[in-house]
Amino acid sequence: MATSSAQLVETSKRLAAYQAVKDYLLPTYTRIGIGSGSTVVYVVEAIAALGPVVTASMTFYPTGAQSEELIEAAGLNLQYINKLAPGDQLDVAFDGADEVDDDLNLIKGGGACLWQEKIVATAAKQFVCVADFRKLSSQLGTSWTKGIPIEVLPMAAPRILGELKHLGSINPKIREGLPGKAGAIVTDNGMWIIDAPFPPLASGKDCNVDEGGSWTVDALADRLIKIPGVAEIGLFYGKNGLQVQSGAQKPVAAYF
Ligand code: ABF
Repeated sequence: MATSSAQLVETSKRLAAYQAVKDYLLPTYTRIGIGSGSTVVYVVEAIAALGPVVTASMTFYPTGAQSEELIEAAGLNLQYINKLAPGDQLDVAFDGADEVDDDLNLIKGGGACLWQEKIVATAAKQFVCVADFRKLSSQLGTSWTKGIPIEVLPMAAPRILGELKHLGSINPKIREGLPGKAGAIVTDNGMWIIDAPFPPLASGKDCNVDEGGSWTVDALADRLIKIPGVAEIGLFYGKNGLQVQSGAQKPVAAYF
């Protein structure tokens, strides 16, 4: 019987997840971040398969309601990131992505959990991106064309939409709920999401957008995060380090 493309994708997610756990979850680790999305389901499956002798000494920190449920359902120890003492770090965090470029810059937030995902990622010494083969592209914005997810304060949304258009976003939109559910979706943090499509982003810092060129990942991320009312952006990149110096926002490895 022929393998369908959906089966290929699931196989790819599962293989990537098991390999990432094998390579990056050392038995000595005690604090582990668990991200969101369908690929992370396999990460938790792979961790649970190690058995309680290995996992009993580990505590798992979720990035939202979905990963909280996953951790609990797998019988793993759950703890929240606000319980991490100041200065303490997670040993490693695993999470998915919507798109990954050759320099391991990421677009995240298709699942609307990006704010907590970035907090957990930057609290970790190592951040491992686990994704299937469809996610890799040479420039962000090529395969994930829905736009960069941006978590915003609802009252600021109209002004932010205007500013995004001014910066060159093509038809940015407030993300609506599922069919049959009217209105904006509300995140775990009581915020809205704006999806802001931009022309494909070059990697790196050298940006010539003022001369009619395109944004780079770093330059656009620096600009977007400064818009009043923006809580967090779904660009994860390593070069400028955003707010956090000690954490790992950029993946140390990506699996496809
Ligand atoms: C999270 O889940 C998000 O940042 C990203 O939007 C999404 C990826 O989901 P999936 O693994 O289902 O493709 O990681």
